[in-house]
Amino acid sequence: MQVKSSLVQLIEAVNIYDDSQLQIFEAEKVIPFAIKRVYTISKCRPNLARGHHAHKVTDQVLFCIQGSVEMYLDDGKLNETYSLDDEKLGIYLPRKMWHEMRNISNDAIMIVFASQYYDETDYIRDYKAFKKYIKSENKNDNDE
Ligand code: T46
Repeated sequence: MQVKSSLVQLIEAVNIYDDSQLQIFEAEKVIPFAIKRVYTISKCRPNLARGHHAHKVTDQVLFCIQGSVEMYLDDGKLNETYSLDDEKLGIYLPRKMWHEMRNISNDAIMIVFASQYYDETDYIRDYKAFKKYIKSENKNDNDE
């Protein structure tokens, strides 16, 4: 992992430049977990925002390999926005982190590496429910 601020953790892919650009994402090396699922998001309509959820147990890393996207992160206490516009840098989306993708450029292509298979019950899509979940998780941690 490369840059770390309070919430934003950036991960740098391995890049090889010859007559082209080769980007390499190795599980448990560049991507800090075993990858179970890879998906892409592209051809986004203008003025679209996506995300608006957190995961209970899924960790993810999102690269914007073309164009740009503004990533909004919220851990229930702090929030931070980071503009992802360098294809070499991915943003770590750990479990229990509310995230939104805003100001997605028309040409944006995102590739996401996930630690778990798709499971809708892993999503918290309501912000109030997310806050409640984080509160109860913190309480459980303190009680242990
Ligand atoms: C995330 C951000 C970064 C599936 O059936 N399988 C899948 O693997 C995925 C990713 C989605 N879906 C279905 C679930 C919904 O019916 O595709 C539909 C759209 O998914 P969603 O509204 O969650 O899409 P985004 O762009 O808001 O969020 C996606 C990921 O779902 C999410 O895990 O963290 O990208």
